[in-house]
Amino acid sequence: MTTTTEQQQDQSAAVYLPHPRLVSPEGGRAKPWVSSMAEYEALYKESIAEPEQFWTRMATETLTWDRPFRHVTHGSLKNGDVAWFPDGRLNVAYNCVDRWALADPDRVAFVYEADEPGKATRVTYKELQEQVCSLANVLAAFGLRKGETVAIYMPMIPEAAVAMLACARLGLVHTVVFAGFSSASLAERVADARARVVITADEGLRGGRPIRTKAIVDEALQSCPEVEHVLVFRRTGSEGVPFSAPRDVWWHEAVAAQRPYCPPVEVSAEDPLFLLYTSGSTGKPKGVVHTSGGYLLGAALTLKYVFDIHEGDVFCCTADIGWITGHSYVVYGPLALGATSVIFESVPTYPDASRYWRLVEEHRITQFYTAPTAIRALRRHGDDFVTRCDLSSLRVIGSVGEPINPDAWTWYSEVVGGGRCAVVDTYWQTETGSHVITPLPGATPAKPGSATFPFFGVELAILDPTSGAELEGNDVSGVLAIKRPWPSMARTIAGDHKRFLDTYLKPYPGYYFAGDGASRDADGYYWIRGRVDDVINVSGHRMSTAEVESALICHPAVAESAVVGAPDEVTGQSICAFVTLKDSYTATDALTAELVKEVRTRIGPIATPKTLILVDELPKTRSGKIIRRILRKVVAGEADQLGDLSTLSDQSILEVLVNKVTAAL
Ligand code: 6R9
Repeated sequence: MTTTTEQQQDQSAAVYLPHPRLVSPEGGRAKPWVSSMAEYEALYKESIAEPEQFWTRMATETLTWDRPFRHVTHGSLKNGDVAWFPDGRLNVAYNCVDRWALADPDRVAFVYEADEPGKATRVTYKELQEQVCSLANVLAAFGLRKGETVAIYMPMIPEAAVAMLACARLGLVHTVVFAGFSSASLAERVADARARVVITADEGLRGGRPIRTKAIVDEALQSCPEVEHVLVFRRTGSEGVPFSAPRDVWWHEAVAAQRPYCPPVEVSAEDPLFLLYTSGSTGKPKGVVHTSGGYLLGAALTLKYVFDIHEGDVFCCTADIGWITGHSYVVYGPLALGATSVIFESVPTYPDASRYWRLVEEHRITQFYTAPTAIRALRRHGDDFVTRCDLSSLRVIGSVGEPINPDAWTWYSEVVGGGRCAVVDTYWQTETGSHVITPLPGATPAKPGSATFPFFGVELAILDPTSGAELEGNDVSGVLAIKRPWPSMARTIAGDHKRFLDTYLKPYPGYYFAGDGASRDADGYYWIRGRVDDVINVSGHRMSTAEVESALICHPAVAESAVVGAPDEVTGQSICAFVTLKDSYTATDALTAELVKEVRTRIGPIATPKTLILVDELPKTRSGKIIRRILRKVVAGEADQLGDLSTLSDQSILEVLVNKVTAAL
């Protein structure tokens, strides 16, 4: 099998120029915001050479401020005290909702494509304003005040966005937990965030299957006694959903009792807007903190330029609201621009592999944003599912979450885009808040597999991983770093600023360390090579190996475990776990299955190991440290390239290991 990395290394691949249909549109459509490389370069140069001027203009044009800022930036990466527009004040919900509800009340904010096909509904900006206000009044009636945290555990329905915006209206901090996480993962996040209120739904529905959302919340809350209220939206209305008043309150009853207007609470640009938990290289997830001003500006600006959003466009991002992509590109970015955003509740293969493309056809979607894993999976179903739909409304199609291999890129461009769309491969992270490396559709000549060039204000560096020296010039490889603060960067980790510094700012002082390997090719294009830490990327979702290992060790049979990422044709990487058993246990298929289930129930289905191998011994150094590098090589089929094995205490275990892996994979 050819790995993604090998395919990417073929940099002689074709260059795709922006399609003339995008650069010089016909039929009275507006020109792209940036329509040549010269224009991109001029703006980029200004953003780096004159940052105060550039960001003042952008922040003033894009957002409405209650009190205009006089200072643009504060602090440095070296000190970890970054702030943007620190004396400016605004309200995020006002910016996302009221501005448009006042000017153009009937404009559609959300198209909601429910799980059941053919049941789409629309929410106008005026309706959204009323819903957000009523819900904000419910939260205020719970006694919640500015700065407190609310946890949101909901399916992909407009009410999830309403919940986020109601928090923002009051200056509350939300933490959305992906509704595929287990009760234990939810409990850990609710407790870490010190949330007193949880907003959820009775059930979810995905691909026709109900998900017992509220029951999972109840399990989680057994270990979170500090939660006072659970607000429950009725999604399916099924009988038998657990409900215990007075702690539990039905959403529809509570909002009906409230006035549908609530004045927005003015906050500082630097007040936190949300926490979002993401996996790091230790077992404990980190609550990444994003602010109100800088984050919103980053989400709005990147969406505008990277997807070239104009009035009347219908933007669809298929990411779940539980991930950063859903935050920035389903909710905050589109609404801050007054655009129409599609909320997709279902799965791409329900009722068949045409679901996305029917969605594009039915809603005349102009920009579509999804992940390489979905692209690869749908491609396997064949072109017919795509070509039978009318996709002529599309102009820009995006990819996010992991490196996209050039053949998947080309299929996306040719078959989905019909050769008439720009493909934008956007590189960014939970911590960066918005795109940091990305093409611009009317300007950048694309190379399939490369995220191309930095977004405005992002100054990149490639560092030698060992010495930390910056590698100048082109044709270099190393670790990716960013040299100066940008508005939407995370400011801290909730309750643990030291961990923030240690993870991102201390490894290479003066730089933000992204955790990814990267190269800059001979033409200056950036190519992301994947994580250089103990993070696995499964279908675009970040999992820490330590988190999976901690789940395995909870099972009484497990003595030790080591988890690595294995290359996977559809999901990018898959989780491969090696386990040694305690003496009193014997290796059986049933036990293997039980261990897989242990991880699934402890973390959630996304963490399910695809392969679990019971071994007698793990490769270790003489001092007893597990050498994961060896396991990674073996599962990648590179057992002949193990490199220096002098630290391995017992070389005889290698052959057994290789045989077991070969049999299992
Ligand atoms: C937005 C998001 C971040 C990690 C990141 C990197 C990988 C994301 C990518 C990409 C190559 C791209 N990643 N986009 N790698 N090309 N276009 O995915 O955030 O869940 O925090 O993951 O995903 O490894 O470091 P998050």
